[in-house]
Amino acid sequence: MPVRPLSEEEVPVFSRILADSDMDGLFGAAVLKAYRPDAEVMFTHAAAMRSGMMDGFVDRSTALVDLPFHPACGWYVDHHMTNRPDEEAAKAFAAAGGTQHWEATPSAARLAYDLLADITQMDHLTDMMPVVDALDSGGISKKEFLEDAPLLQLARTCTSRDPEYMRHLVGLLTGGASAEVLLNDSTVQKRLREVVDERVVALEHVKANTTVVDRLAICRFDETPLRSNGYLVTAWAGNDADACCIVHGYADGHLGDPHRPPLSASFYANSFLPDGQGRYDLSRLATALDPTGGGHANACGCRIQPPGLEANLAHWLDMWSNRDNVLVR
Ligand SMILES: [Mn+2]
Repeated sequence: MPVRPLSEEEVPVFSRILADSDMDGLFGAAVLKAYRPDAEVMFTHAAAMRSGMMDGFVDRSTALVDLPFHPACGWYVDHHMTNRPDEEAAKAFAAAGGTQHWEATPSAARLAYDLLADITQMDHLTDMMPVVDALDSGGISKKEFLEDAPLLQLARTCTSRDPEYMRHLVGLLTGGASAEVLLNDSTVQKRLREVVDERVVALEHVKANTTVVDRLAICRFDETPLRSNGYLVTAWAGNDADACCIVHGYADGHLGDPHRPPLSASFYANSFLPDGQGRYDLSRLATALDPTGGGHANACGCRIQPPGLEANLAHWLDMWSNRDNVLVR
């Protein structure tokens, strides 16, 4: 369904923007801030939201974008399947004065962009929006992935580990920066060089630490500071895997420590295969053991639950081996 653009009267009043710390959250925040330049921007991530860590920053003057639903916020803008408030929660939220926009758009930023399209000057963002959409919805081709264009690199510089850098990026975008200006900023350039080097190291790590079991590529990034998105693993696995499970974080990690996050798993469909997306609802894996897990059917995650990683992996592999009954959409 096409998103109907809002009029000025329909936009809730907000003075704080709380966004996810990825490319989608960045552009979602940039769109909302283009509409309301004096709003404060804060970056967080789904697990921190779901754990209640951000509760003190969420009230009716807060707009949430690309994050799990929070009933205390004023404006909820999102597109994650598992985040959609059910009818009862949506009704209670509206009755309490909240405004909800949930649509299955390719990115939450796209939803914000379409909602504010008639009343906001954001031409400088328009050219970058297709990349934001593609990155967030598995729309990157293998060729594009391998070419690793600067905007794909930019996406990898986005991190919850460095909120100050995220605010720097949103500041540039709020100042009207085009892709060219953004990518030529000296701070950004330094980060781009870092992530290009990191990808080389991460790929070596993928090659040495990935096992394909029954067409599920299980990649172990845990107990290392390295990270990877799903594309790196599914590109490596090629035709041998329909999905991947990336384990990351530390057994002694904490949600409150961005440099030592807790042990977690991310699941991604192999979007490089012709029918790679849409066959299985991987969010059932992400929510099977962790009630705070979730995301999209094709990209989601959760935290490792007691008794521990091996038991969690065994449970998911069991579900996966029954995928045509348990995960099929
Ligand atoms: Mn998103």
